[in-house]
Amino acid sequence: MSDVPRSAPVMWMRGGTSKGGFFLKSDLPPDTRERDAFLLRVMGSPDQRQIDGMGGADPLTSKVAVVSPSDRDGIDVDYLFLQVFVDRATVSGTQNCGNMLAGVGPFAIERGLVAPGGDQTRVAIHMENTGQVAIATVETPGGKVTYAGDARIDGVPGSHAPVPLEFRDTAGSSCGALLPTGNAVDVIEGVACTLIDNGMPCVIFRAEAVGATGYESREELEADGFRPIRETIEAIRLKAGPLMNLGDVADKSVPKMTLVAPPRNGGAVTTRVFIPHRAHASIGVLGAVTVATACLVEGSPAADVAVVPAGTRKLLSIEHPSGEMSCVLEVNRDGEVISSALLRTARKLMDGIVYA
Ligand code: NQM
Repeated sequence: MSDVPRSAPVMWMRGGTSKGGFFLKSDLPPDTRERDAFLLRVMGSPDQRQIDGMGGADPLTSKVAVVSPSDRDGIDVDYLFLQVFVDRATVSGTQNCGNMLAGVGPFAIERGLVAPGGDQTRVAIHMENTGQVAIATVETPGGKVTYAGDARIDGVPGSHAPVPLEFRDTAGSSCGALLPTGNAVDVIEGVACTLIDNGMPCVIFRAEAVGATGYESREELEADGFRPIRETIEAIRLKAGPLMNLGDVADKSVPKMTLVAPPRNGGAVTTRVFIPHRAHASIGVLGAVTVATACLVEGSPAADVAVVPAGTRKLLSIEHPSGEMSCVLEVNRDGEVISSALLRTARKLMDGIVYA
């Protein structure tokens, strides 16, 4: 491990409802094993408390974005998301993160990878984890990134500059097809599930099918009394993984296990998500896009409980434990989702050198 660097330049940022380290690819070791060893030390993993590192003892705050200039046509930067596990010596690139994505545009402009283009700067981002493209619009009044503004997102106190994100062609990002089994419903461990991927592999089932209500708090979902339900959910996940073309998912952070119930606050659907072993405090961005898409799949558990607006441009408010996330889906004549858009915010927290 003598080649593992002792330090690297980093920007620590909140992206949406997640938080982590943003690195230029050129500041990290090119060798994946050395890079991962470095990042584990930076975060303080494996350790439940991550006491010897920067991680926040939660998968949502133990995240890394690796950003580099792109040589792809029409693309500004490449973004690789890495989940640094809290309690395991694992760094995984098997999933995207649409929340950390919200920080990528501002970071790329601040580091000089993208020139600001007037009061708003459009940044085209290639998401390396799944090979898809996202467009972020960053507020750059007077040619400088600002994080201050009036946009609010649930799960984050206060208001900040808006960072709208748009996605296209996210169906089958990791599983090869929107519905990798070809079915709207597969029954696993006696539970009717939709195995679906519109940017994030998710297994979606009615909360009541596993003995939950779907309105639990994050604490209730993680309490000891909920353990038998969590065990059923994990048994479903381990069987769903190979069916979704994800192979053995025992050590993977996908698929996300998503409980759905009828909306309670005027939204389209209520969700509770295991990512996959901790309960999400809200919901992931591409996770929300995937649930919203599932609400349009006829005969699926999500469609059964959802309230879906008419029209080809649909605003679906996805309720979650700390509020809601509004997704705008654009649908073609065949009812297929062709694009999605969401509002996020981001904030620069520190810029400096991190030590491993
Ligand atoms: O689904 C957490 C998050 C995420 C992922 C997770 C995400 C997404 O909230 O695009 O953002 O599901 O592990 O950061």
